[in-house]
Amino acid sequence: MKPDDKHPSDFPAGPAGRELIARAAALAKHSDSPDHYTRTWLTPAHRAAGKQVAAWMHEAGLSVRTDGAGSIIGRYEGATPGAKAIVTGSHFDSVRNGGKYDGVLGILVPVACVAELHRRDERLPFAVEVVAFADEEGARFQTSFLASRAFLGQFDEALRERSDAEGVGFDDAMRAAGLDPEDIAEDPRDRATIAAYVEIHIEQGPVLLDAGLPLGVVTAIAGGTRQRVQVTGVAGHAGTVPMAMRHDALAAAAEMVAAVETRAKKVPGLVGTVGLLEVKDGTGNVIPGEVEFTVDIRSVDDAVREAAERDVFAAFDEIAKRRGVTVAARKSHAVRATACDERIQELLAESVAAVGAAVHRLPSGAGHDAMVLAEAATVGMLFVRCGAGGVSHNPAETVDEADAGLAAAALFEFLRRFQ
Ligand code: HGY
Ligand code: MN
Ligand code: MN
Repeated sequence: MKPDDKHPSDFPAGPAGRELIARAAALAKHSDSPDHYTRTWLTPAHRAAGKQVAAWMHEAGLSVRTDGAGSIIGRYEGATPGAKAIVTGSHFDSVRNGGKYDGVLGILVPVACVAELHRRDERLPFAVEVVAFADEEGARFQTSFLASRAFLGQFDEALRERSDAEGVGFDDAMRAAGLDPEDIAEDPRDRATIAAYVEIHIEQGPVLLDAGLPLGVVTAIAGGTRQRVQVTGVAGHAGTVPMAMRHDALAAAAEMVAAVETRAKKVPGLVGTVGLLEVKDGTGNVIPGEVEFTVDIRSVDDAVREAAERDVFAAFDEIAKRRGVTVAARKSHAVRATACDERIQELLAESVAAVGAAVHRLPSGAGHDAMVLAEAATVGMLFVRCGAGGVSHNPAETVDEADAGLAAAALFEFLRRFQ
């Protein structure tokens, strides 16, 4: 029976919500660290989590394969085999000491929807592909969106020069996981095979929580750049070099870090973050000679972001000149702001209403694989309310069972309404 507004959703949201939260908890046990939840690309914990996701996909009636980047791809054929697919999914790697729903919920929800279609032996006019992207955060090799780019047949060979914090090389990490670095990228994905890409993701902010709403339709995703900045001064004896004669790399970097925050505060919606700062050979009684830090600048408006980047790096140059240090930067990540497709937004809004939730539209400050898939398909996103003040990239990240179940019901409605 095709759903319409006279037939409210018959998706079993309650049981699905309970199972989604239980599965996210089970998946979080696969962590690189015994002390907190961290799961980086191709580690033993990451591979164990991929195996568990593949098993759940099989159970749900999806045919499963692993691609060259280690992403797990499940496909549920439509009424006519080989039909265009609605691609959905998210990532199953995490930041360090992160939350267990970031990415993962966007894999588990569509698997639950396909399981329900399979239980009803229902086939849609198109296929459904659920993709568990193996590396979105890029926490191990600073390779944001590595897996979604490989899924589309894109890969930057220069990444193979990188090593992780333990000194393990990119190629060695792939071979240890049974993958061949030469095969990492799929053949370029034919745009004609993707009907749309829809990603379910936790909001990672407080907007839905403050509005008292379980779901949100995403209007646009903020673009962003991430740069590694190297400040080089002169190391020296902390006790003997007079203050006026110092070229202290860390004191210069501290001024630069403050400059990022000052500039970002000037424009609503613009954000600037220094997430990592390392003092090379840092020692308590040595004036720091070399410092590296990261700068992450984002906005839903690319012109606003680009102006902020120009100002921030001009400030860095002024600080470096005044202090007699040098500054150099390398861009490790850049993605333009992405507008979500109006038709997909409309259908997501209809689906949210069909499951009895109020419709709320909002932009995404966080980056998502949908930004990469937008190069090959029209994209949309559905946000799920976060608890604990909306915190994310933090072990306190939390999602309510009922909201998770409602997200699955809304996606189920979307899949059955999509033409
Ligand atoms: O950084 C982000 O926005 C995402 O968590 N990768
Ligand atoms: Mn994240
Ligand atoms: Mn994420």
